[in-house]
Amino acid sequence: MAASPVFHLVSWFRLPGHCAAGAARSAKIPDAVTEKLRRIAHLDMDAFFASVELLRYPQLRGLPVVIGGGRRRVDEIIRERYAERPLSEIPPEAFPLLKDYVGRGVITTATYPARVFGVGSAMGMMKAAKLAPDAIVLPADFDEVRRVSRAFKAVIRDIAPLVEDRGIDEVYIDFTDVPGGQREGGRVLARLIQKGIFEATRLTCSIGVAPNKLIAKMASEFNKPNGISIVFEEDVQAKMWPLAVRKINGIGPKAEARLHKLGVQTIGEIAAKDVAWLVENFGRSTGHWMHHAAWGRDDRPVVTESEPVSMSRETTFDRDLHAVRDRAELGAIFTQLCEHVAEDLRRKGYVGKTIGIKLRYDDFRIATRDQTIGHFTDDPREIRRIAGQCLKRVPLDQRLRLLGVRVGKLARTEEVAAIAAAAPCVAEPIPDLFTQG
Ligand code: DCP
Ligand code: MG
Repeated sequence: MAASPVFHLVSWFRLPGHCAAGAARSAKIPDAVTEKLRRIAHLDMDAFFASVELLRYPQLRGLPVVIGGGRRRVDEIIRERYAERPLSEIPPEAFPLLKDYVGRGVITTATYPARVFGVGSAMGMMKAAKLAPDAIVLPADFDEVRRVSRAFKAVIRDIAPLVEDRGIDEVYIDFTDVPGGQREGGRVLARLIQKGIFEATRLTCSIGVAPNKLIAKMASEFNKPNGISIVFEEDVQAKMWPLAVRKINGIGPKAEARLHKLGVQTIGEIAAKDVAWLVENFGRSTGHWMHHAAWGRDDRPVVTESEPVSMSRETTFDRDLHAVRDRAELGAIFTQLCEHVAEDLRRKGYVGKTIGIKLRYDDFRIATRDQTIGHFTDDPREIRRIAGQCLKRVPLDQRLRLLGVRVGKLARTEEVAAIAAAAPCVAEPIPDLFTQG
């Protein structure tokens, strides 16, 4: 949970029911034209992985489509069958349907027409099939998703340079000093960015512009898909307080459950609580953070150039595997995961020092182990060897559902190479890190 130790105190001394921020600002600043408001945008692509597939298969637009399922490209079969036609002319009836899906995969995302049926990210495919049997299923194309991700971010950086990368389909953008960033509260610049992204990728996104990241993140969801939402300080109560506590980025399922147990459902109800009450129930740091968050206070800067912390690959097996009885199969998957992580590292130009594994047992318990070595690596064999040592440190008498491999403590390959060339090699001790998930 990202607690912010210092908060802007300007114009935030308000009691529930008051709405003084706007008035205070105009009273304080005679020439409002010269005063720049802090305007932070959060941009999130709409149904991202699914929208990327629809670029390839535009004939599926408007239909319920879910992304998920097997590791194999299920659409390869259709492509072979219709090899003589362009992809866009394969009839929609030819695509696989959710009702015919057998397996244990989960949905990665769903198009908006599919969401009408109540299906969405992280739902089991078999459960989703009951809700939307006729939805079309396509596998995710990660290479294509990454390519489009880079493309839409490049469009944004061209228009507004202060961009914080928050993952495959979302960024924060500091609008404050960008031309158009103040006009209509940021709406003019938001529209320009939406248009630029659409022209470059044919994809839509949603943007929230607000006084800070916390509110912007919420606001980008207000008018999804293809929407813009502008929030000023003085709107916080009206727009944030009726929302469920979970809408605060940082309140996860555990904190939500605890809040519900304490009779708190909405953000407004958190705001109405004393800080002391929140501290008593959630601890000092979280309690204070929750109080500030509920009042819409957040002064975290937009951080450009965010570097990845780790890279990982994981897979859920088609059937639960046993470490001894399915040794060969498990070993092959394990090696492949290590090779994939190594490929990811090499493609993106990173090397790492900490190699870790993650297991999910058939009872859904998770175990993780990691080990830090004395040098940086992107070598699949070395990653496999260290990950294998980690595997020896977890109980393996129970069936496994999932296996994952992670490389952390990353550095840029070129930087490490430059340092190695400039300095003689110094041996480091090898600490054994042990983490239980
Ligand atoms: N994703 C995933 N696993 C999840 C959730 C999401 O792999 N449990 C992937 C697929 C999504 C992408 O990340 O397309 C972006 O996630 P979002 O939460 O932004 O969801 P979408 O972009 O799909 O939809 P929305 O329009 O609600 O943003
Ligand atoms: Mg999205």
